[in-house]
Amino acid sequence: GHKGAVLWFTGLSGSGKSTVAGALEQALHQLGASTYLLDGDNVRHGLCRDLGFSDSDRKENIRRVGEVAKLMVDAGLIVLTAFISPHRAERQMVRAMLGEDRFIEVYVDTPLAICERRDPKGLYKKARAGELKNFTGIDSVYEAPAQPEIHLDGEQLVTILTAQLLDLLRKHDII
Ligand code: GGZ
Repeated sequence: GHKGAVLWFTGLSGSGKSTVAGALEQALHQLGASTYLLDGDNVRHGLCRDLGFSDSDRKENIRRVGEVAKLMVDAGLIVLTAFISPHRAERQMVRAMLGEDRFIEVYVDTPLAICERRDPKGLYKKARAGELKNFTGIDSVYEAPAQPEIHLDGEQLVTILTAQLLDLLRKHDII
C-alpha cells in the first residue's frame, strides 16, 4: 500500500522535471502504486488554456494545479507535478494548501547554461532572439527553493535521480 502525497517538481524549462517525474511514475507503477502526473502538456491545453506566462497567470496556473493535486491526494494517489513554478510564494501557498506532511518539494537543479544547451524545443533560442517574452531564466524570474525536501542534481542520470526519489518516499513512509 501507499499514502497519498504530492511530489512537487520545480526547476527551469529543460531542467528535466517531466523526464524524471515520468521515470519515477514508471517505477511507482512497478511497485503497484496509483499515480497521476500533472504537467504542462495535460494542464495548459485544458484546465489552464486561458492562462499565459505573466506573473499573475503563472500564479493562477500553480493555484489550480495545487487544487487539483489536493483532490487527487484525497483520492489516495501519489501525484507528481512538473511545472516551473518559479515563485517561492506560490510553492509556499500550495504547501500550506496540502499540509506539510503531504507536500514534497523536489528541486531539479540544472544550471541555466545546461538547460539552454539542451533547448529541446528551441524556446531558449527564441527567447534570446526576443521572439518569446517573459521566458523563465532569461527575462522572467526563477526563485530557487531554499529548503526543498530534496535537491536533485539535474545533470545526473535519470536512473540515479529516480532511485534518490524512491529512497525519499520510503523515508517519508509514502511507499
Ligand atoms: C517559461 C515557457 C514560456 C515562458 C512557453 N517561460 O520546456 P517546456 O516549454 O516544455 O516547459 C515550459 C512550459 C512552462 O509551463 P509551466 O506551466 O510549467 O510554467 S509555470 O509553472 O511558470 O506556470 C516551456 C513552455 O511552457 N513555455 N512559454 N515564457 N516556459
